[in-house]
Amino acid sequence: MKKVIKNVALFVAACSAVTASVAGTLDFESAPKAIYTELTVDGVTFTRGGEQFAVAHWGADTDAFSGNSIGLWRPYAVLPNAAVAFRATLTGGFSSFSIGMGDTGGDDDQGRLEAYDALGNLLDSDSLSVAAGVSGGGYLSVSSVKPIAYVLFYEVGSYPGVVAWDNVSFTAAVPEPQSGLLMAAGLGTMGLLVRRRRRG
Ligand SMILES: [Ca+2]
Ligand SMILES: [Ca+2]
Repeated sequence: MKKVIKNVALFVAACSAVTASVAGTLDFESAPKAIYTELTVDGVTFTRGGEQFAVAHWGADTDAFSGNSIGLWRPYAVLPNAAVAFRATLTGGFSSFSIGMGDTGGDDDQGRLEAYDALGNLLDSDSLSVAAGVSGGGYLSVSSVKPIAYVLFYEVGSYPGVVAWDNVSFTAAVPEPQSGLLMAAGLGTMGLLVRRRRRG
């Protein structure tokens, strides 16, 4: 029976290892304030089709953004080509992705978040409107049972792209084949040991 307990313990430990890194949050506080064309924070890579974006502290801390955040907007300048969306990717894909969007309140903000599979099919989307004069913003979220290969997010208000993006929460796509095989192997081992014990 000790052997069965040991195998159950190993099985539980293995399952924990699979699920341990599934969820994450990031807030860009570890990213130096600078201009980027690619930035990886806590395993999530942000790009904008080769166009530039900034990590900055835009100056107003709200629940949707605080401290460092990413955006096209930086004091006294707007980086070009606002129509080019941000793209976020994670090795193995996401099963959900949420991001805060807002600004300090000068204009209206129209945010959009879209989730795509590896073939470019739209899996889920979310929109957020923030009225002019509102300091702050809110959150956009997408999720899918199919792995999300990448998400796109962008803003098309009166001053396109002039928002801060921050406070990302995500869950990684569950590696179905591996976890399924692991569970089958674990249950198989348990079954075999129980049968052997019954025979003996
Ligand atoms: Ca932040
Ligand atoms: Ca704005």
